[in-house]
Amino acid sequence: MNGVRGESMSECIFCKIVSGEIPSNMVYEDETVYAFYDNNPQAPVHILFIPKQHIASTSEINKENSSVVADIFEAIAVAANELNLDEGYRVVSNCGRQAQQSVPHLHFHVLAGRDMTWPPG
Ligand code: DGP
Repeated sequence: MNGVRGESMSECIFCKIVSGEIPSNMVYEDETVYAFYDNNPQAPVHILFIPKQHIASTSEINKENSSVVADIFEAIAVAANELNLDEGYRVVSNCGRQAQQSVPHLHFHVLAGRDMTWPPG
């Protein structure tokens, strides 16, 4: 199966992070979800939560694969409690070119540790 921009799963950098081929700073892992620190942090805490299964973006969520989205949000709650993100955090998923999605493997940014502004740019 190909992701957006014709990228195959074997070339996907987040699939390579899940497999360990590309090293990452792990925050959370279970059967279906992997989370690690973003290498270009936009806040004092910036974590990416991804499905281990390759899904290109929110546009590819469907009846067959959507349970992993619930798994991811349960994982976010667990990690936020463990990391004491008591002041709050923001969850963002960029989908497609205009939203500036740069990695075509579904991911949810969790940003925390500073005051946020709204609307986002
Ligand atoms: P987005 O622009 O929404 O597709 O976010 C992709 C994020 O992925 C971006 O904030 C930087 C991060 N990222 C890209 N490559 C790597 C990597 O190899 N390691 C880590 N830790 N983060 C990465």
